[in-house]
Amino acid sequence: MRGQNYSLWSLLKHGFKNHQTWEPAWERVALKPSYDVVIVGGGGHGLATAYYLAKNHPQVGKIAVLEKGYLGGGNTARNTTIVRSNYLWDESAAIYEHSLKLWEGLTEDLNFNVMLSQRGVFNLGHTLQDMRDIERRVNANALQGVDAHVLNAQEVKEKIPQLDCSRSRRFPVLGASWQPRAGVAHHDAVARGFARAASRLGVDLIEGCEVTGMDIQNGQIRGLQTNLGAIKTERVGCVAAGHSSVLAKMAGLRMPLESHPLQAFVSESMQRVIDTVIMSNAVHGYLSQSDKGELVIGAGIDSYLGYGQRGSPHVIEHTAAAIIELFPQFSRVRMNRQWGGIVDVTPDACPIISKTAVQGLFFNCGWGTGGFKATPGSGHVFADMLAQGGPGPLSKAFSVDRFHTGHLIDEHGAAGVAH
Ligand code: FAD
Ligand code: PYC
Repeated sequence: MRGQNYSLWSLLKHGFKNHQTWEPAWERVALKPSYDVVIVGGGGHGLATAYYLAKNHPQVGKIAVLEKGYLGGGNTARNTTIVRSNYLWDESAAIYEHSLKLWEGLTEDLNFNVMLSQRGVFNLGHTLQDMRDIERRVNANALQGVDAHVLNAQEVKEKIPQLDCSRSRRFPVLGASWQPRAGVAHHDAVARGFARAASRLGVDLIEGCEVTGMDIQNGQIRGLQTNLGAIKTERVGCVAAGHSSVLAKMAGLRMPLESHPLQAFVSESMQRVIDTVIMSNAVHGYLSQSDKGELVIGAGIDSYLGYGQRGSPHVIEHTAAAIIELFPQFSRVRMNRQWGGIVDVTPDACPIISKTAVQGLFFNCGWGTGGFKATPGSGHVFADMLAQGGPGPLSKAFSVDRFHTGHLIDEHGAAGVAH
């Protein structure tokens, strides 16, 4: 009680002072002329990389994160925050499960509430083949140590009473996979938590700093050009999501990536009606309900390529139709806001965590429509890669070389709705 009074008092006091005496969450610093390691991209993945690098590998020296906009303002700010690890193949289940375990301890580790809510995720099955695919994935998950269950239609109805499970629907619900430890987390909180923790470990976080060129000599990265001036560095990690191929081009590299818009929207706020996350690949839509009471809704990528963070109206119409197919009662709910992000999609729907033909230049990209859940895990393994100069056990399968060797890890089924 005393704490609450104190908070209210300090809120009023600081409010009247225009927040001027508030301690900033991270330090604003000027760009230095050289760094030991530079991370390009201040989204969740870039910030997590910086944090784990500074925390676990302090010997690497001075680290900077360069962000062309504001920290966490890219896809990290634009996603629908689903966190789960129920992927099909061992390599991807391992990295997403590693990430989920980090999520589970993240609030404590960062001393910042990332608002992980393990409310479970359902992937609905509507055909016999859907159910066979679900059973295959759940069996694989059992072998991988990932919590997952197959539910029949009655069990789904008991857990989600609002879902229309009648057999007369065009897409009747035959069952679902259910991962109870999955759920949602807060997009801004995780970016800010990592930013604050990285800054406290001495990482320079530079906002409004766009990388515009790379200085490469004799196959080794020597520096970067930015809108704030040139800097020298011999180790660079690019973590730029939808703009990764733009950065690769600066180094004369071609990444197997396509950049697509991916949209989402939220409804007006209402009483809590949905206490879990529901996804349907076949009907092609997904939803959850935010803590503010908004329905958070999404579906698939816009099929054309582009960098406009918007998306086209027919995708909104299709998504709304899918949600109404599953929940006819939501047809009268008004939609409040819509937005888009630019996702970097690989041919096998799996990320690229890799060194490149340029010495000292590394890429962590291709998370496409599913990288929010990977934020801590991706940052953790990429930090190891930047420190050690090569892959570790969890990242080695995600080398860009797999597109030459043919060792693809096809996760289109688990990426599901969005791809
Ligand atoms: P970003 O947050 O995009 O960060 C990359 C940063 O790089 C940006 O801030 C950008 O400004 C910066 N940058 C780019 N170029 C330069 C440059 N030249 N110089 C300096 N900085 C640069 N994933 C899930 O797991 N669950 C979901 O429910 C989910 N839903 C989604 C819904 C939508 C609508 C969208 C768009 C995505 C969704 N995703 C989801 C995917 C997820 O958002 C991304 O995979 C993840 O956030 C990528 O994080 P990031 O840090 O790599 O990218
Ligand atoms: O990867 O779970 C996911 C997801 C859902 C919506 C977008 N991505």
